[in-house]
Formats: sequence, structure tokens, C-alpha cells
Amino acid sequence: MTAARHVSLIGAPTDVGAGARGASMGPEALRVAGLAEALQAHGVEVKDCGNLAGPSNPWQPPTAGYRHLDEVTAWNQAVHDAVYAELGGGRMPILLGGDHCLGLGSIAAVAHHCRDTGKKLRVLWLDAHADFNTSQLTPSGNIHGMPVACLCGYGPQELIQIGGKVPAIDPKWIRQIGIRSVDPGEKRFVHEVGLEVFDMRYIDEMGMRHTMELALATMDANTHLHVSFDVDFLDPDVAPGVGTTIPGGPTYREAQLCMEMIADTGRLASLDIMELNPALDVRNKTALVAVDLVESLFGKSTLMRK
Ligand code: 6HN
Ligand code: MN
Ligand code: MN
Ligand code: MN
Repeated sequence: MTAARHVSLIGAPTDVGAGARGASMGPEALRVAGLAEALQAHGVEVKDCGNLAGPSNPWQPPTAGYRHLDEVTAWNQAVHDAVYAELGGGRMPILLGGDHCLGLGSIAAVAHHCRDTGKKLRVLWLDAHADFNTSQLTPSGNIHGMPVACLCGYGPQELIQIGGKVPAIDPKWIRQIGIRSVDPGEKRFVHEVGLEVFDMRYIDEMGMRHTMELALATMDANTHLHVSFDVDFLDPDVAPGVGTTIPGGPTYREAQLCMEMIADTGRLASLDIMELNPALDVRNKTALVAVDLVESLFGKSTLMRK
């Protein structure tokens, strides 16, 4: 169903942006869970580009509101360059995180590619968190809480300029889904900028189907759809292997429906799978769930459809 049948897996084994160690093992856990094989079973040609390299995690406290800004910048530049190159080669990049600070480099590259090719961009941010903090607002200094703000131009110069244009994207292109943990200052800023957020209250009241109909509305044949999937989007019962579990997330079936409806659009053109933390997982269960959901994103569905 989806157009992109040539996928490039890009591993980014780092946790420099996170508050817990272990997301650096995410790419390997996804490979062990059979990501490439699952995609191949759906007729997708898969190239595994291996893992990017970057600085190790110095595990320092924040300076001026940021933890590890230099290391986060280096990793995001590497991610930008790799994702941009694969898109330029006509392939669909799947970024294997790694913590979610890398969503910045990935989406900056996608936006860069869309400028090159005259495409419109829609970003679905599937997450328990809004990731819209700044150095002034952050309670932690962890940059995985800041990538959406950086993409919209609010952040340190070295990060916001990574894709070559500031801001990299317009907040109007983003739809956030599954949100249920937002810091107080961050919440005010999300409202100020006017981000379109479908939080868990909305999903509870209106259902995942209606939520996704709205989140996917007004795309056309010229729209590049990017999905940034933070695994902590899922309820911790389904996905315990993440550093920042927040109760009350989508169930297994709600998450599957979300992915199936994305697949039905046929517009998925790039994907991040982020924040998987094998050190906190149970027998690689969370990685297996992530692979299952990615299969749905690539058109696995129930018997009712083909
Ligand atoms: N994530 N809002 C918290 C902070 O420290 O800024 C948590 C961020 C979690 C980040 O979803 O990848
Ligand atoms: Mn996130
Ligand atoms: Mn350029
Ligand atoms: Mn999150």
C-alpha cells in the first residue's frame, strides 16, 4: 500500500540526550527482534546501513540548561547527514534510536529534502511527551525533551541550524498524538506556539479512529509523511522498555489502529523508532512490540483488508 518499498535502516546508538542510560542499545535490540525480516516479509527491500558513530555519553550535569550539548550536536549532525543521503537516493530512512533528541536531526533532514523536492511535510509525533522544552523551561536539561522546540527554531544556534534553514519546520506541520506528560512551562509554550496536540484525554473521549482521521487530514499526493515514534507513546504495560514510562498510554490495539490508518494513507516516507531501552526491557518484549507496530505501518492488517 505504501509507496516506499526501499527502506534504509540507520542505527544511532546513543543516549546522550536522555536522563537514563540504555537507549544506546536500541538499534541492536530492534535488529534482534527481527525488524529487517519483518519488513522483507511485507515485500520491502531493506538495506541496513549499520550504525552511525559519535561521541560517548559523558554523563555530566547540565550547563546553562543543557546536558551534553556538544555531543548531542555531533550525533544530530551525523543523523541529519545519513537521513538526508538516503532520502536523496530515493529511499525511505528508518532511524533506529537512540534517544529522541535525534528526532531533530532526522526531521531537519526530511525538511531539507522536502525543500529540495518541493514537497509539503506532515510530521506525526507519537509520544507521551511534547518534547517542547527550552533551556529556560526544562526541569532536567535533557535534550530529548527539546527536539520539537528546536525544529521550530527555539533552541541553541548549533542545534536549530542543523538542516540549513531556521526554523527547520513550521509548527503547523506537526500533529502530536498520545501526549500525557508535559512540564508546566512547556505546557504554556505549547499553547503559545499553537501546536496541534491530540492528548490522551482527547483520545479517551473521541477514540483513536477520529483522532487519526484529523491528524492525517488535508494531506495530498505531494505530502511527505514523517512519523517520529517514541516508544514511550505506548502504555507501559505494553512497552516497559523505555526510560520515561508514563501510565495511561494507548493500548496495543489503539496503537495498531494508529499505525494501520497511517499505512492506509500510502504517504509514509520516513520513520524514527526512538527511546527503546533494552536495559529496562523484559526479554526484548518492547522491541518485539515495536516491530509488530512497524509491520502495521507497512500494511499488515486484519483479514478484512488486503
Ligand atoms: N522524550 N519533559 C521531560 C524533560 O526532562 O524535559 C521528559 C522528556 C522526555 C523526552 O520523550 O523523549
Ligand atoms: Mn520523545
Ligand atoms: Mn540544501
Ligand atoms: Mn517520550
